[in-house]
Amino acid sequence: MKTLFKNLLMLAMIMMPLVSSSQEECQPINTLPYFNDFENEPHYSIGGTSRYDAFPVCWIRINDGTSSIYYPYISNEDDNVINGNKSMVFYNYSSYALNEYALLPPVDSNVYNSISDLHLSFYAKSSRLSAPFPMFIVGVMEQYTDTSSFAPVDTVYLTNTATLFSVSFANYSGTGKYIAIRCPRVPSSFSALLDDVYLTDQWCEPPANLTATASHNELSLSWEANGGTSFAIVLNNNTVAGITDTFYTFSGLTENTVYQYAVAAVCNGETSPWLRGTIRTECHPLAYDDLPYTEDFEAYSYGYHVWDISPCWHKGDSRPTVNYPYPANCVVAGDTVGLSMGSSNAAYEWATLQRVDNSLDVSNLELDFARERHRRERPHTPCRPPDVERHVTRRIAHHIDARSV
Ligand SMILES: [Ca+2]
Repeated sequence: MKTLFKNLLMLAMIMMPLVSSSQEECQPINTLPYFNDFENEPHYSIGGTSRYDAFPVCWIRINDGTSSIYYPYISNEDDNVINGNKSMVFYNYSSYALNEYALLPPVDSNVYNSISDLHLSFYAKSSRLSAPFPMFIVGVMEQYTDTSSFAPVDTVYLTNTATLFSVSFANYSGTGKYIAIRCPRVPSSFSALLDDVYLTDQWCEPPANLTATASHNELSLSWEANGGTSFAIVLNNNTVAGITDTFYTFSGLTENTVYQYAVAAVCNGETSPWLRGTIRTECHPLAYDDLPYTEDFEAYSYGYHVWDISPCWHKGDSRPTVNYPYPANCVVAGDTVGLSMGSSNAAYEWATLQRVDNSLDVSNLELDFARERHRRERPHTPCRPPDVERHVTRRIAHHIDARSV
């Protein structure tokens, strides 16, 4: 009998989707707006929280697979994060679940009687660069233990760019209280990321077509109102509210620095979801006092297809899928890192130096650099790959400076 019971239990586990929840500690959603950016939820860590336990404590996970049933989970790994330090990651592979679900806490029917009055927004992106793109099917479930009660409301298709999506439940006429995000398997492996989940009954459209441009000390933002009557902006931790224009410029910024910005609309006293982005300020243009300017690449990490040198420089390659030039660990002129370029397969490669200020006449400048050629017949060279020619830019000097390489 024990064996029969065990077999029946196993059969029941296979037949029923695996449900994970900690509902006894949780209240239903009884105050809107509801927001979860997952920053305060347990995340997976090696030797710490398991993937299975890395899940919002008041949400419900449903995974109908029989292996890797810990998807989706909360991750803080760089490739799995959209905003902040944590996001929810769905992942699928041919033998994994047919469907992975993340259910919000149930909406309190005593406070919000009709789901059809609500609006959900979230950020999402996929790891895939080409079709088939994964999708999130947003719907409502009557029973969190029964996936056949899932009623789809809208489908959003993910791309490799983090995008703010919104879903209206206006066409939902059922009685379910569990808002669910379902991620079905597609014919190729993928990860799908979810962040900044926002549920409201007072929807305000976010601004549209947000653009950001940065000089070395200014950031200019512009957007379309999209129904908003005023706007709020966050730059890192500084908030500016009550903006009635559809543009704003921050000045006095630090050059060559990554800034995080966000813009939200305000309509009838309600704030929209935040449109978020990051941008790096440029380097200041080289002026007379910056000369002589030297770049020996010694401060940067090296490696094939790595471009971790100063962002004041830019580069290009005639081959769209190849990423030359790159910093290589070659000894030239007594140091250890140089810029490797000159693959025989490329029609051209280029590297541009930090921009020169308009106050300088470029025809008065002189560019010096040390260069050394490494070829295949010199296998002892530490350069990678060994058959590339390498040039090292050593010094740019104003014409009054002596050549000194
Ligand atoms: Ca987050």
